[in-house]
Amino acid sequence: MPEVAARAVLAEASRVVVFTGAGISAESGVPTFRGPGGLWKTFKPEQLATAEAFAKDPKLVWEWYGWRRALVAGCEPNPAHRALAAWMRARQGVTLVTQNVDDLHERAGTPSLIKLHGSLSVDRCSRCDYRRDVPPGALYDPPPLCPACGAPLRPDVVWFGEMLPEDQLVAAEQAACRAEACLVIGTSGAVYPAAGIVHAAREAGARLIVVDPGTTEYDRMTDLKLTGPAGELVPPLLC
Ligand code: BJW
Ligand code: ZN
Repeated sequence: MPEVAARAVLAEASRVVVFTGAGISAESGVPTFRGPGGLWKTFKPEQLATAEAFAKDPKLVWEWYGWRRALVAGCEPNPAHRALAAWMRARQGVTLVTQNVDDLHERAGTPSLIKLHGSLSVDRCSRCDYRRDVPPGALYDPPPLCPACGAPLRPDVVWFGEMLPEDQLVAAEQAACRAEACLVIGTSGAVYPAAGIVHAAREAGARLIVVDPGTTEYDRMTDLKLTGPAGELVPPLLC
């Protein structure tokens, strides 16, 4: 029974790194990126998730992000987000690293979180350091400008070809290198450098547990694969 073995690995490890992707939010109603029903089936990443796309057509990019912000605002954390948050509050030594730009880990009460790909609910200037939380009900037509310097504001997310926030990436790598167990939930493991966190943990000797209903880039190096939805499989693992 991989569930029983995985529960024991997680209970016995004094340092655990948890790495989450879009799949953990799927049961909350947030679409994943790849696979059937994924965002990239309908929308082309290069037309929406690059700085070049934004420079070429900011209105189109803002429409897409406006739609996604509204969608996430109407979603709630699911049992997987909530179980992780409760587990972290109840024990020491867990570092949660997410690639997700939704705020469902935060809304579930997660005590600390490393966010590698930014946040849907923050705007930032495309030129200076200005940042702000998205004003409630904001509808960006025409695209908003920076109150500090007048350049276009953009979502504070990491697009293809952009660097990840250095402090977040370093903190994630340090946790991975010290981990005795690595729990991966709902990510294809296809996007780097984020996906490399799991490889770093594995190379440092961590036992690897993957929870995912589909195939992932980690399947061949996994110690324990739990095949199924996070909302069902994660809560009984964390007790
Ligand atoms: C469930 C479930 C349920 C379903 N329960 N599970 C070739 C090789 C290697 C790298 C590259 C390359 N060519 C280009 C690159 C670099 C590129 C990259 O990795 N590309 C690959 C796609 C090939 N990376 C970058 O560009 C990064 N930056 C960079 O490299 O900078 C270098 C640089 C150097 C010097 C100067 C400047 C730069 C940046 C990557 C940014 C990624 N951004 C996105 C969009 C964020 C904003 C937004 O959301 O709009 O981040 S892309 C998208 O993918 C998003 C995600 O965080 C990320 C990962 O996706 P995730 O979470 O894994 O989702 P899916 O859909 O792939 O998987 C979902 C999983 O859930 C599946 O397995 C399902 O089965 C499962 N699931 N239901 C549990 N109920
Ligand atoms: Zn500015």
